[in-house]
Amino acid sequence: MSKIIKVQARQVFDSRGNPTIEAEVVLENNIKASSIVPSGASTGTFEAYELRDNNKNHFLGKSVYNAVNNVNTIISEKIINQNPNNQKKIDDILLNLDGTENKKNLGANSLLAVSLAVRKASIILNNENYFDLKKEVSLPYPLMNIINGGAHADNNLNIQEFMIRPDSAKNFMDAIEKCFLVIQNLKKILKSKKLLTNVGDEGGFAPSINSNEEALNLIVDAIDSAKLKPGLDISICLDVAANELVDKKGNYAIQSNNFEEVDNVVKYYQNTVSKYPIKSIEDPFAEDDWMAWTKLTEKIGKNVQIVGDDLFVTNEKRLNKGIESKSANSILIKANQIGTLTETLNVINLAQKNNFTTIISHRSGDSEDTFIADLAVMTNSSQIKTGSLARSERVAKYNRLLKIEEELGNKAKMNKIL
Ligand code: 2PG
Ligand code: MG
Repeated sequence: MSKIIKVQARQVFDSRGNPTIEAEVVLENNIKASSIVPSGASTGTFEAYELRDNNKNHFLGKSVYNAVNNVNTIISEKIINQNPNNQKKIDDILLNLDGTENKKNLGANSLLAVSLAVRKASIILNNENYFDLKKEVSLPYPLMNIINGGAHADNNLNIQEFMIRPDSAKNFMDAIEKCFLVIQNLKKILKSKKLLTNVGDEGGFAPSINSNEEALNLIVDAIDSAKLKPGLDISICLDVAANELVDKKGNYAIQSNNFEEVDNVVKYYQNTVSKYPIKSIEDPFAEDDWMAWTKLTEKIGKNVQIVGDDLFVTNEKRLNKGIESKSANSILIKANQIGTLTETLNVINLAQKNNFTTIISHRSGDSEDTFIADLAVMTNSSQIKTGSLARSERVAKYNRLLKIEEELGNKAKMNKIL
């Protein structure tokens, strides 16, 4: 064992150019590891607290000097001299230091930066991988963002993310190739229609189109043009991010800008999944509309993955409620929604025990840190959602998975999907 001798944080910048925190952990034998925390745009109310300075004199209030300071003083004092192999103890120290349920005191961003940096240092120290190379190891299917709307783009699309999933992929390189073909064909189609091919925050195209159906038709055309079969080779996955589309009365503006009652929205989803090869819908309703979720899951949950992101916020209590009320059958995992690695792993465990699929996810403001690729493999998660095959902070995660596939050789196989 080589104990932790230094914990140092600094302010760095995410893919939107916003300040975020990086923590670096140094061990006695001079092993160093660091972690950069990502940041969302469409954040759920129940997410753990992201500490920003709110001082208008610095980076329009977005600087994270207080979070950095928390790591360099209060946190580092208690983490120095600890064993980096004892993740649970490290995370308990972090949680006790903060002392609040939503990490409001020290900020989930300061806690997570340290939690993950410690894990990485321990991996290097023990010269191990995040997964057991003696067993068969599964790689996740990518949910690749292909058209951006909502809070992630400046167009008039209500649904935030249109993604593709290469269901017939034989291995991860094949998965990437299938997505590549669809993306390149979509680019050609957009150009031929004189639509813009510039990309949104997660690397998907952000053309000026107005309706969900227009986006879905474009994607189906692109799959056809790539000579792949919609629904067999490639299925479509949506993140509606419905928190952004609900009014005070609990009505939703999903199919158009008119707000409609839950029952009509359920019918709209039923109708849309019967017309298009849609196999997964994330956040179809708002974060506290449990009844609406249960209705939809009852109607289409047998064949369609219903994914809770803002609903569950990687939180065990909320997931338990969702399991009891049968509100979904899948959970999106974002470590910065909860604040420590141990809590994240506990949620994944609980989900998988209850036959929920787990999808490891990036944030719309992300970085060169590729930890989520390893997290997906180490937790045997069936899917990873980390943007398009564009923008290096997104592609870096795919490249990391390709490297893992190469390292694993014939021990690698693709995971199972619904
Ligand atoms: C989401 C995420 C990632 P954000 O809603 O699933 O795509 O977006 O990070 O903005 O919350
Ligand atoms: Mg989401």
